[in-house]
Amino acid sequence: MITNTELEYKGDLYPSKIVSFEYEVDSVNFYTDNKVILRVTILRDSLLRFRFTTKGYFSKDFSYAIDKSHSHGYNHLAVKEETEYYEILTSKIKCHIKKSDLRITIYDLNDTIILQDELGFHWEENYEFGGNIVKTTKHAQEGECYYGLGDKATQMNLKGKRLENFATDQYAYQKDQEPLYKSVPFYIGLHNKQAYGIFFDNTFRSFFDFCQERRNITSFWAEGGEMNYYFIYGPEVKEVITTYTDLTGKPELPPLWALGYHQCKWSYYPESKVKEITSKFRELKIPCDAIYLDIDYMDGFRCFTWNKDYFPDPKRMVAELTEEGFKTVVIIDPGIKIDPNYWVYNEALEKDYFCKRADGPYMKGKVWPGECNFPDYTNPEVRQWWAGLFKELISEIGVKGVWNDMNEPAVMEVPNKTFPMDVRHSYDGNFCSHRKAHNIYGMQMARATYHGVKKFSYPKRPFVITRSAYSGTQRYTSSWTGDNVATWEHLWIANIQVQRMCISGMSFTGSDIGGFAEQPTGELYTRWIQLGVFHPFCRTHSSGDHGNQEPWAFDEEVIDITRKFINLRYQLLPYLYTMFWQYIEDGVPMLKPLVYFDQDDIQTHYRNDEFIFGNQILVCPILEPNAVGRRMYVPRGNWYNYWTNEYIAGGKEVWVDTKYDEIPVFVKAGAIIPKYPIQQYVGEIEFDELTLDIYYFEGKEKSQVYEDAHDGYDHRKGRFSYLSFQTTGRPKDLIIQLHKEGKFETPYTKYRINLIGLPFKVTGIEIDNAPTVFDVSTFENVLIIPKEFNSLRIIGE
Ligand code: MIG
Repeated sequence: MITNTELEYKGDLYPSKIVSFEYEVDSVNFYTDNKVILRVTILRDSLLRFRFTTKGYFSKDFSYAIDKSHSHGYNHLAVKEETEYYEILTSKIKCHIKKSDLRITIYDLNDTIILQDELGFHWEENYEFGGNIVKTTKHAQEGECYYGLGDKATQMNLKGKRLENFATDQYAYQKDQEPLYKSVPFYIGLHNKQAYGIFFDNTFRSFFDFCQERRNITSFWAEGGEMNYYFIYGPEVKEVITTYTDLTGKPELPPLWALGYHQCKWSYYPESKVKEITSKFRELKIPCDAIYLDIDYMDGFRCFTWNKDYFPDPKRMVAELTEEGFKTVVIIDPGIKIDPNYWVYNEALEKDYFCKRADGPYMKGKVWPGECNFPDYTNPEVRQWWAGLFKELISEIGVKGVWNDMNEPAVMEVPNKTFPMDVRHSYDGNFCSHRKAHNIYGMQMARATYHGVKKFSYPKRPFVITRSAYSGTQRYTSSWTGDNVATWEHLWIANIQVQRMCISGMSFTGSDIGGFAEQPTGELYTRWIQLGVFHPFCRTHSSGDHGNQEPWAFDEEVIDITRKFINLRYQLLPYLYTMFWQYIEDGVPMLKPLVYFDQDDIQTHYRNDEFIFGNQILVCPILEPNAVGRRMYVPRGNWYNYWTNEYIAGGKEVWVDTKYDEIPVFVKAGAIIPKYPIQQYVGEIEFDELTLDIYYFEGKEKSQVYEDAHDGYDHRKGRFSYLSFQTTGRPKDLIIQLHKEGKFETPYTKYRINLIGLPFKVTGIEIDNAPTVFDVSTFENVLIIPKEFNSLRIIGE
């Protein structure tokens, strides 16, 4: 429930006129005669930071979101004074700041308005807590659309909506319910083919209103802190997202197994049950790489302990699971049981690491273990201590990943479901109350967990997953969308949420496949797994209250279809891994909503369902029962139906027939899709061929394949293999050029090439300009050739 609105606040105060300005290196300060100062920092030609104070000076600058290694530097900067305004000019944009009231207008170099203040910055003093409620209002431009903001369970385009950022445990949330688990105060605006972004780096409870309260006004405000936002100019949506992701940071590559299929439930115990589940996967030949232990593996829900009745010898069990190719992931919550016989509690107590109330007592709240205290993860010393707690789990027992839950933080049996607002936090030396620390509590817990898991997994790569997050959390961990429900509407929500997380800098995300609460029908589960295999993170999870949710909990047909789709994911692992690499290198989102793919086509602006998986695969889930197909929009370009290899020209809405064991999937013409053989888990088999599905296109297209050892850090020393392909199709031939970079020698020696959609009959093949021995009569458009080539020409007549 959103309790207040921008206009309900009383007593708004406004900046006064500019009396002087000062220009230092990359920043310009504008002083007014009522203590308001605006500091504009030029970080890049298309990235400006706007920071306001109402005190006459700025407090210490500190942010958990900003990645210290983000790129900055500009090509051009000029600041000049005109009669009515000051102008800041870079090689990409022009920014005017009005002398009379500090209002800001940003133009492109053709004088088109990109973003313009309405009232601009204004504020209201907060009597109860001190400080200000800080607000900004902007004009919406004609036809403007809005995207982003993390995990919001609503339409992709946020126009007409008001949203709230206050991390909240929302069990069985509904469509449009606010707020949810994550706070990502970043949005993308798009109008007149131009995109820009706003990142409001303020961790207090914040609100965004996209033309809901007032028809042509966009506003954002927070209940404390500074008006401090970054403006990112596109003009491409892609540029906005990659710049935002660069600013707030990128993750490291996960181990490849983390991109496999994961099986989870609340809870698998005792050990015999865990083994029964993992054996069944192998028996049914459904690939699976990870098995999760939810809270019941612990002794009385005490973190870093084991229930020895259920798991008498965790080290042996984990080793046996590893033998079968299963990586064990365990849950760790923030609540530490108040128990004088519990070492973690005693250590934290002794070191004074728990959060305290304003007047001194420890913050006490009920969670699964009963009454708990909660570590203050915003204290660097606490984070270091927490990281150290993972030693036994990771180094000795052999656990491979850690799952952080309840870190909004969630507290039971209290009206606001979280800490009281007076709780104190270190905030890395910037002491504050929970009002300011709430939205980053989960992030700092996941950060500490990541450092612990990484430290003890080294030289292997860590895997962490979190429920709560703030901007920048992607540097440390993957995430899931929390406690969804086994309904068709939630399948629709999951599809949008994961796309939205991808364009909000957090690609490594998935939903609980099948729904967490309640029980899916076999059909719903099937439709969900068919979508889930195209999500960066792919895990079935359920509360277990309503029966089983393993692929075999339904009927034979569901088992077969689940296997078929998980097999497909395992075949596509090199494609997924390449997507991930493009994400960590360039900040490119792993899934792209259609508006990202083609922002100039207004048909894409309100689309929710269709998305691009990586760069070249178009996916559209089936979201209704009894479907024999669906209508969908195929974006402009040329495509092949993945199942039938039929060619289709895009830029139109079409009906696509699908059987129960299919959803609409299309491959971009000209693409080269790399595939591994089906394995039951990553690294199960050694293989000598990389499959390349090549989709003919009369024209040019580029494709890439990134590979390395799939774990460890050798790739950072150049031991990776990066293949870039260019296909050139002409009426009578197809040329594939290959350029290889990197020092990693892939274990396979050959490519198995499937030629799809050739408009001609093949009569000859040339490798590096030399003809090869070729038998026209037996050739079926499949070709096996050594992997070392520079150019391949398929000749036809
Ligand atoms: O209060 O650990 O979202 O995935 O299975 C419920 C038990 C606590 C909520 C998580 C869910 C997990 C469950 N947890």
